Amino acid sequence: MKITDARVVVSSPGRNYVTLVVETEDGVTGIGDATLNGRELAVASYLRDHVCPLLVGRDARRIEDTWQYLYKGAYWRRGPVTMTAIAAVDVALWDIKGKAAGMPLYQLLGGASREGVLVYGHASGTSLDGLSEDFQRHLDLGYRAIRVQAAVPGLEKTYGIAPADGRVYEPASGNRPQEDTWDTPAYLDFAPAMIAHVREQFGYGVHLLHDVHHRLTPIEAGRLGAALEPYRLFWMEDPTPAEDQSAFRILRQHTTTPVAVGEVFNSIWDCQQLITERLIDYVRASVSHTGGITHLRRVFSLAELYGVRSGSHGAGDLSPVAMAAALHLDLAIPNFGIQEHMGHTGPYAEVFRTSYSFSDGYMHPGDAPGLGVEFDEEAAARHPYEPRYLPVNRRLDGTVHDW
Ligand code: KDG
Ligand code: MG
Repeated sequence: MKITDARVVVSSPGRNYVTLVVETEDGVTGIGDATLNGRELAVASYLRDHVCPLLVGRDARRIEDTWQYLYKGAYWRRGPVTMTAIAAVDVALWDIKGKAAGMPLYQLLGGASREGVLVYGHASGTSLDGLSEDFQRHLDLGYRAIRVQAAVPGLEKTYGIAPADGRVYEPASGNRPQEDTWDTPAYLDFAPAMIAHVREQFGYGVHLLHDVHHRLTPIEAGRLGAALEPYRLFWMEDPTPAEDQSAFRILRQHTTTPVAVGEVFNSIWDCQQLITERLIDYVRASVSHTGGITHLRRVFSLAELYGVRSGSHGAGDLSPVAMAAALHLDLAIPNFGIQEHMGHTGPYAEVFRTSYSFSDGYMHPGDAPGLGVEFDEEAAARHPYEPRYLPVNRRLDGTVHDW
């Protein structure tokens, strides 16, 4: 089953998505998500200029060999651009294999280990009352697990807070990133009060999650985790910058609040110490940024040995192709924890037709062969790329801060 064409489509149906399309001589086509938020064109070029020409003529059935060829063969390993490009190829080949077999991808991964995939939605507010309203809206939609974020009083902007109309909170398009402000003492005073407010109002019957976006030092994160213990969080996400794995030892000494890390991971080497020293409870890596299904499955298998569960990243800047791939993997692996479900907005459904479903707090990837996502290239062409960046975060004195 030779690959006859591989091409990259960059489109913006609501936000930017990079999609790889792989065609075979048998007429079976596969798709993969190659979106790297704010650096989309770098991955598009890596694929177009260096990977697509190598794919033509290869056997689409040889997924593992192609993965090794692109990873080891390039000499330059890891990194978000490389691993997102490899992920897109890998997912497209799994899609082709599923379609050729006439089976949904999760069947090729060993079949369903559960009936549905527990997902969490995002509730946020510019005030505690606004957060409560959005939280109630999520409960009404059927979510059983909800991430809570609210604007820190006194700060002009807080990342992760949706405008009143819905779920999108990324800045508008433009050639430069927006700049946000940050003040750790104000945040550390506010965050426990925010979580207490939600528990007081809504009780303990729903899972609560909170994202720190890598903004604390290990000892600050330990203090926050300890303060949050009475509110029994499902997890505290990305408490400190993720590249410093040994820092999590300090955090672990100070709190029993579960810790989730991983949306910036690209490979198993980014979490080897975190997993083998049991410094985290959930790996939040994504299919798109961590080398595809082939590699992320390896990460989750390592995690399984150490009692660490999955909690994959599922933000709106990962395309519906990535969401579908994540759901197939979530359904199949033994150590699944939870899946983020931020959803997509804008005219994305003109471009991506999905088979996955949400009901009563759980999602299912559907039973269409392969990923179960159809990609409409003509519709994609109607929504051209728009430059758009994640915000830069500065402390009150102007210093660029972690995030
Ligand atoms: O591209 C980065 C976003 O996906 C990220 O900032 C969103 O933190 C996020 C999350 O948990 O979804
Ligand atoms: Mg996050």
